[in-house]
Amino acid sequence: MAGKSQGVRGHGGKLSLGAALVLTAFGAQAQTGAPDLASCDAPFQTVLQQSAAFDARAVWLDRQLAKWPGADAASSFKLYHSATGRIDASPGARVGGADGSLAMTPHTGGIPAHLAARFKYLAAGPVLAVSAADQARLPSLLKGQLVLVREAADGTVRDATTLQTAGALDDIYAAANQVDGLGVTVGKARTGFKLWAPTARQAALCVYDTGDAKASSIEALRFDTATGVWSANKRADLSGKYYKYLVDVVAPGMGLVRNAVTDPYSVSLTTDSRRSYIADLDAPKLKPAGWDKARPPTKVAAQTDMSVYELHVRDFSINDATVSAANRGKYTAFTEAGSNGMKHLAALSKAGLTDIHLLPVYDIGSVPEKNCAEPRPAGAPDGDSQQALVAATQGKDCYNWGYDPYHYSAPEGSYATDPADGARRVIEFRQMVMALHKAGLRVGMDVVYNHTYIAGQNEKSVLDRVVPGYYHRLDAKGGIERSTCCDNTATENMMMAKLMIDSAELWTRHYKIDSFRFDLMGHQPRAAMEALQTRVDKAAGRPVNLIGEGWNFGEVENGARFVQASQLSLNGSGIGTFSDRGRDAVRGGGAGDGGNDMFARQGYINGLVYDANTHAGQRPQEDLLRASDLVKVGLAGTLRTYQLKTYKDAVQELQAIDYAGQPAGYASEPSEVVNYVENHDNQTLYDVNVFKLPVSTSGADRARVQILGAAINTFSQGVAYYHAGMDILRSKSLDRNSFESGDWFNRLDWTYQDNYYGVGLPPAADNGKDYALLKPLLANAAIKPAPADIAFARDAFRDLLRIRGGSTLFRMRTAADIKRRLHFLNTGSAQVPTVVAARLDGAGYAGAGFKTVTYLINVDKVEQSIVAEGEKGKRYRLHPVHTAAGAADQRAKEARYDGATGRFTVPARTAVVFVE
Ligand SMILES: [Ca+2]
Ligand SMILES: [Ca+2]
Repeated sequence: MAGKSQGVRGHGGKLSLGAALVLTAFGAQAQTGAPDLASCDAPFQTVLQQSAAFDARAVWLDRQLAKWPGADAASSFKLYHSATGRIDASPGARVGGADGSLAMTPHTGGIPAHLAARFKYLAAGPVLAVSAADQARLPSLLKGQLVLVREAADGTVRDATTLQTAGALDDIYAAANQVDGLGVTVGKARTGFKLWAPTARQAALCVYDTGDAKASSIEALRFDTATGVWSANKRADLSGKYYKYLVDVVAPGMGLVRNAVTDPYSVSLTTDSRRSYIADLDAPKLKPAGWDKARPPTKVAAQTDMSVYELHVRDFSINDATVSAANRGKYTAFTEAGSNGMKHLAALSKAGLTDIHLLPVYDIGSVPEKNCAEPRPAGAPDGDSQQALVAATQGKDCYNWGYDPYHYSAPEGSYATDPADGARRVIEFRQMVMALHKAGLRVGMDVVYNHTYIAGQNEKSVLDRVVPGYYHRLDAKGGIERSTCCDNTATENMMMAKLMIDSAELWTRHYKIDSFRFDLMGHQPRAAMEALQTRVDKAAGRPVNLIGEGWNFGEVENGARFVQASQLSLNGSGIGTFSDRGRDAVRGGGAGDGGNDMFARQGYINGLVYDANTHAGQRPQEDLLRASDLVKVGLAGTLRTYQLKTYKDAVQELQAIDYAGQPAGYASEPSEVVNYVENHDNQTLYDVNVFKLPVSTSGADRARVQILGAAINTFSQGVAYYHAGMDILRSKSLDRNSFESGDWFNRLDWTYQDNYYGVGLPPAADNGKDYALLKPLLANAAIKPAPADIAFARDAFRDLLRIRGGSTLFRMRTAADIKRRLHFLNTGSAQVPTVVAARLDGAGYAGAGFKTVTYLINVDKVEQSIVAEGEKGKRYRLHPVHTAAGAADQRAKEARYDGATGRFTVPARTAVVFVE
């Protein structure tokens, strides 16, 4: 997910509370006895005592202090409590229904620095303190309803609010951060259960023999007052059975409820996540043959060695007839080494690709795991029947990108051959990892700890039903922030950070995951990410590569709540972020463009100034020169202090170059930047080029332009990142957001006959406003590539991987290396603006392979020459990849170097590499 300007990637219909059972309405006395065995088979929620609704404008800072932003300090404050949530606090009347109250008085001392920093975002208001004598009661009172009331002199209510609890819980239960074994731990003839639920009034464990049988046992859990953890130890190995918890909690706006809920630490589940699965992930029966001995490929010595292919499990095989029907769309498709898809991945691996990054494979909430619909659209290239069927079935079809986490540490069930069996998905996920490793590819996961599928007291909400109000980031009124599209989590809260870190460790340790891609990582604290890095490295016994989206927006923007894991503030951490600098310059315009802007804002590779389309008109040369400088920013690793001679002839550090009001250079080391020109978000590069290249551009030229983008991407210092199918001209029929566009708009063709351009108008929800512009393009059969064009791109892309893989000069380790060894040619005001070129000095550099490597990328429609005085008298020859039998791009062989003058001549729309 790429941020606020990129369209919302929401999820399908939220579930209502229709199935909840209300036992006691507001005002009557609740029946709150212990649950019995039948309770285990009750609906997901039973309301034991309905409460009046309050907002949560006050905030606990710790176990003593609370702040009420905006409240009149010159008032009398009282904290009313009710064990069962019966408080009535209507303005002008006296408080009713409370069990009692305590005074809260203005705090006159200082605020500890860590609290002042954590809660700096709160507006001004009085800080109130619980008396020393009352503090010991707070843990118990937090298990009920607490209402902070500002009272008039006559004791009537002037204002009342509840309090946000995270500050108090993190202080009182600080020891919980050290608890090992949350979730299930299976030992010899024993099974341990641990659930962090410090505000629960009681908690019980329900065990089920199967995924759908009635409960076989219920057992009360014991509460540990030091950690807030409820636990049970069963004297049996319960592996293979299923469980749920029953927790009695006071939920804001709801009341005292008994929630039947799965485990936030579930390692597997039954169909549609209805029950958690009891498993020892170290058990031999959950391991494919050879699992323990299997080792990941050792292709990546430094983070900058990574080249990543971003792939959706279902996209990979659902359209591949060479995969057996039972495995299509499943984890196990990767085990069919002879399939077209696996042959494609193996070829990429052989060419130098290092990592497959899987779009979400943890348990997601948006796809029915059983009997999902598989619509079969049909229609004209510019028809709207295809998208109409996709839209009609989107909530029940088998497809979603999966940015809707339900259980963070369990494999998704819809990708397993049997979602009902909690063991299958574990085994098959591991088979997938082994198969990819065997093909020479490391495995990375796209993880989404920044939000959940749903929150509150909805059926598919997990965290909020265990500890209401704790795990999500709250706004000034206690509502959940939703800037990420969905219900934002609060990874600044201790136990949400722990959940994230424990989860990443689990994937590393138990599934041999080699790298992670963090969705909207800028919504998480840098400190949490650095703690995570330490933990996963230790678990793996080797560095685990971390990259993510470092966009800076929303309620956390500019460090409003904490130092973010964002582009600018990760500087020096070694964690990589996606760079939009080079991306936007290459593609043109921005990801949020609509209407005429999609066409008019051309990019460096698709005609800006030198091949204007009819929407763009003739732009000033300066636009092209500025884009060229930003392309060079990307080629130089987006480093802050790399010096570039700009088109204005100034020698500037990249951080002094402007990118939409921000420094263009933001990384201190090349490991901190991820270069890409296409990912799952927004239109594919092929489709962007459909908008921006003149309509008359030939299929062969469209393929060449695609490879120009890939070449800039591949030659940029840092991590190289590619969307699956970019190498075969992937189109989504101009869809700008295919998260819910089904197989139809997302499929890939590993027979290389079709790129699925012109398979109908893309879904109206995100694209409808531009239909008038899209329709004539989709109807234009000349824009669809021929198989020969697809084959050219496929093979030229592999040659680029070979070039990158063949020399560490394209993967330099440090900023110092890049400053010393990367020298741009053809810079400044007198440059040939359609050519970017650089010399890489290899003398004395381990793995360089060559004394010198010089690359040139001519984006123009015609041949261009540059003269580089400093390159006179070299012994340049074409890179061996260009001269090899079977080299993909025959045109590259026409490139020439003249030693007498230092002149390089590069054919039209060609990326070429010389070496000596
Ligand atoms: Ca699921
Ligand atoms: Ca769907």
